[in-house]
Amino acid sequence: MSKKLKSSALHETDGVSSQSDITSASSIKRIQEKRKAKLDTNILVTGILNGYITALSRAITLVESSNPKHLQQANAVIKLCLPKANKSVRIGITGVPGVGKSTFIEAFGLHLTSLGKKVAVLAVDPSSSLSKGSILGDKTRMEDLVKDDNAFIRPSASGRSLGGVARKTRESIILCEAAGFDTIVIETVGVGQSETAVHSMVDFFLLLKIAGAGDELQGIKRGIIEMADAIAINKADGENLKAAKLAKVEFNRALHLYPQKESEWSPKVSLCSALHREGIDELWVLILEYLEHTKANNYFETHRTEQNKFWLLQTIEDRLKSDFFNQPKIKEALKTQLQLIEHGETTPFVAAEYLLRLKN
Ligand SMILES: Nc1nc2c(ncn2[C@@H]2O[C@H](COP(=O)(O)OP(=O)(O)OP(=O)(O)O)[C@@H](O)[C@H]2O)c(=O)[nH]1
Ligand SMILES: [Mg+2]
Repeated sequence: MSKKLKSSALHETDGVSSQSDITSASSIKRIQEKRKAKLDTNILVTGILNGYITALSRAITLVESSNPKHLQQANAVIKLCLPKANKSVRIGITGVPGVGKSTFIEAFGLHLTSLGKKVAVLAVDPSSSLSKGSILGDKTRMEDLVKDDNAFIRPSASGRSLGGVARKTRESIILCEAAGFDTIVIETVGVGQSETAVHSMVDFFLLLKIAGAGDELQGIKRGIIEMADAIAINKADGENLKAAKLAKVEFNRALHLYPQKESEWSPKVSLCSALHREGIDELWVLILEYLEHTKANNYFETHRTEQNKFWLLQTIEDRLKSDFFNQPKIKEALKTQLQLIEHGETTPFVAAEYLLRLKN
């Protein structure tokens, strides 16, 4: 019982609190909490819609939280922000470590803000969150962009599963768009499956490469080239320029061997020097051409709709999975079944069947 109630003139007995006291005290608390959450949600949404970075950051933190209470509020915020989102261009950027992604994003971002755009930079990098790695964490290569009032840079969400990290980034995109950011840049390292996840949340996918290293050396899989709407050969400066020009010819030739894209856009190869901030404006012009092309043939809209369908299914899949694996009895039973498999005492299929039957 609260101090206030005890000292109240209405308070009659000093004995054990009556049931109704407890009920009313706890229900008051519940109502207060609900009101507070609602208030917070409204304040947050208003803040986001007015472009306040602190509100945006807080909302993204909510989205990234694994606390179910936060999840609920995050969903409410996103729902309110959704109608205000969408009027943006979403650009994915991938490339192996060291290719110059950070340097490029700084140059690209500054070019866009100089054109009056508002740029948000997000990242998808589940591996770095495990090793506390550095994707977008080191803002040193984006020193100027960090200081730019029209830019917002947010490191990758942490999380073990790519699906989880990708979902959080996707929701963060909506929040950034609601906050008035019209260009969203999403960075990922071209290893693992993260580039596929990023490809499924952007309008335009840019692959950064450098000349003079074979595909094996650059760790680039054929699939990434297939996803690219443009390949920018970075570090096309100094002694590297000649090799970069040659690489451009080679990539152009190679791209002809790929089947036509659904967007009916032929991927382009360009040269740039992120360090010297050269070739950046040409690349932006290329992106504008792409947008014009895909808006004219309606691919832009249908592609976003397809992405939304994909994310609906993906979200259900992720939720079902985590709901299953997070059940304490499943955790226990899974341990036992894994041991049985280790000792050759069951088969994977029998064990799976058993565990699936155990679920609530
Ligand atoms: N000569 C030259 N060097 C560049 C260029 N762009 C980046 N670099 C250099 O390449 C190195 C790696 O650049 P980053 O921008 O950190 O590369 P990254 O792809 O972000 O690397 P990770 O964050 O490790 O994945 C740095 O030393 C940059 O200065 C360029 O256009 N020309
Ligand atoms: Mg980097």
